[in-house]
Amino acid sequence: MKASWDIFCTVVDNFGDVGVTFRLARQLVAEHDMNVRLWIDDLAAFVRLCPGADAQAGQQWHDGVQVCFWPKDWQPAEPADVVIEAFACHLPAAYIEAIKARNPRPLWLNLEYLSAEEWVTGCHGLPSLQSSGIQKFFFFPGFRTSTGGLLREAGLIERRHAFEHNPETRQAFLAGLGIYPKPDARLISLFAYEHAGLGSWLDYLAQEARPTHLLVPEGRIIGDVERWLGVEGLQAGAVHTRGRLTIQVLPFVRQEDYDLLLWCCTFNVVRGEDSFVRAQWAGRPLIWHIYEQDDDAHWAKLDAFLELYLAGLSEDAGRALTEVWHNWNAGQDMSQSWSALEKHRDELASHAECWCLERALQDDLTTALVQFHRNWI
Ligand code: TRH
Repeated sequence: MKASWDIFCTVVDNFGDVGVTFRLARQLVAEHDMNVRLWIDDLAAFVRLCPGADAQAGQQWHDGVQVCFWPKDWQPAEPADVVIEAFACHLPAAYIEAIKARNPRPLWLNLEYLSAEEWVTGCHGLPSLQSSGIQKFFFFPGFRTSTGGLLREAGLIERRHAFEHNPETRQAFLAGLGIYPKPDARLISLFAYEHAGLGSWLDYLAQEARPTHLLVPEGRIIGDVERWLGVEGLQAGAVHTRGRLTIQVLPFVRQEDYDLLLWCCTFNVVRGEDSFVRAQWAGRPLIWHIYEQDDDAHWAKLDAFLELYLAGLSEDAGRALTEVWHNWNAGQDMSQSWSALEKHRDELASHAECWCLERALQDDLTTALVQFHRNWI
């Protein structure tokens, strides 16, 4: 039977909250034939991910998902069979009352942030009784087998492999974005938060023997790039060369195209949660610029991921990668650690592909959610 799903998303900042929920909603429709409403409290963020969307619309349809504006002044709505509050956002009180009143009772889930920490395995899928008298379940994405897994569309890895075997498609995609790298240049993408040490990395790339073409989607790192270049007002389309380094600013592209961009590069710098996962599906070495938390909790998350990710890498390569990730996230000088990492380029590349293929053996997050609901009924 076709179940209905309500997914609630509060945009805290940036694009991760809406990025994850829209991806999940689309997959529920496309691969599991569900009826999905996605409630978003800030459509401006949504419009960036989904060009063609209307920032003012109360309701709109995209890829079969009914995207609804979640107003502060909540208007009554009949709850769906499955209710997901993403990242502990607070459901409207009247909606919780409606969950209580509905027969049959909906499955109420809190979709948590992604973490590789071990404690997640003990908490994944646990219920908690709410003051309303209803049970809410905690659903944890993760990298370990006893978690909810990662968002991954069916056939994603196969599509990437086909793309990699077709240089014309790759070239046409890049040309569509106005990217014409030198034949011997390596492509790196840079989607990151502010980074005080960025200049040292750019200095290094500019003096290397091999040319680098750095692709920078418009966003929070642009200020640091401007300072290094000594220019102001960088916008999508801007291309500047210093030494062996060409920097090109890109427009924000739709989620599917961001995947292709990651696939075109030999190394990706990513951030937050969703781009971090996409870079892993890209099977390329990466730097994760983790989202900073007030209590410094992000360091434990970063190291928990590294502990899993380093398994299978030589000790030297693992140490070099750890140093690069730590320096990047601490905003420190990058030149020494990056040059040490370069020595392990080939090993890191094959490791990234193995990591991707191993993670892809696990059920994807959407399938796990659908299964969780089936088992619960
Ligand atoms: O944007 P992020 O930093 O988002 C988040 C939020 O800040 C959130 O509050 C926080 O909790 C979380 O990080 C950890 O990073 P993220 O998660 O990678 O989201 C970016 C989204 O934007 C992702 O879905 C990919 C998408 N994207 C595009 O669709 N096109 C683009 O051109 C680019 C650069 C990204």
